[in-house]
Amino acid sequence: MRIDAVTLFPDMFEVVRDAGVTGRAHAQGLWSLHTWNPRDYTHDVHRTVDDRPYGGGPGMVMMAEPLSQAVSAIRQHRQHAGAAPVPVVLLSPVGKPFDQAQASRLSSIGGAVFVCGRYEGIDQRFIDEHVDEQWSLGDFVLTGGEIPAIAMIDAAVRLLPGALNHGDSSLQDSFQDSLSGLLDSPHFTRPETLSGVTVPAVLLSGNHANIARWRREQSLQLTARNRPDLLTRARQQGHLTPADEKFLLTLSQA
Ligand code: 9D3
Repeated sequence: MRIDAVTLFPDMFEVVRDAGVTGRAHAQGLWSLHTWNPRDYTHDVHRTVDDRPYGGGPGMVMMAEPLSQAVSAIRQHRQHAGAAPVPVVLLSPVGKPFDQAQASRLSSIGGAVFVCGRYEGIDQRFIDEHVDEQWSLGDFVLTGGEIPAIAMIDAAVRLLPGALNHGDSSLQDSFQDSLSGLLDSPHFTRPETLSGVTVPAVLLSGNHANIARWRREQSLQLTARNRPDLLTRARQQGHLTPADEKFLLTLSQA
């Protein structure tokens, strides 16, 4: 997988390239990252990338020209490298919410060109000409698109075959995330007693049917409390059994 990112802050991407699972996958050659600074595609002495908004209003707007030049350079470079044609993705608060299905798609199509905005916005003519898709990380205001791009890269890279060392855990995750559609159950490890608090006895019982039922009920309870929207979807998609429904009826509404 090859990722290209257009950004005024290329240093921010060091963390996903160098640390943890994504860093190891990068060192293994499972993916590559190329950053492109729009300032390098300016022609004035001040290397200007922003200007005041037509029609007035607060803040500054990213100029189309340096972004267009950067995207054109990327297209050339990718073509020369024989890289797969991939979408140009703009990270934007007005984009569609990013989800696991999109992460999975990114990892399977060979990557993306991410365009990270700064300031109040980007000249719409650049978006209309060059951007294929717009994605948001959620309904909160950040200072730019870099952190969302890094989050999306992280989500896609961990799904690459060989990125997670423990064989089937990404399969298990995708079952949890997209098939059952419920939140994960709590986890415990040694010691058995920590500051007087013991691990739930069922997890020490060795009874795997009871353990599976307990985890399922923990997932159902947590999803009902924190993400009723996911519970509704799981029900509509037929992922809840009669035993699940019976357990949900026992939960207090508090
Ligand atoms: C009131 C106008 N603001 C929109 C809420 C302007 C604005 C604020 C912050 C425009 C861009 C930004 C920078 N944010 C992103 O580029 C961004 C983002 C985000 O802020 N939240 C969640 N997902 C994303 S993806 C890109």
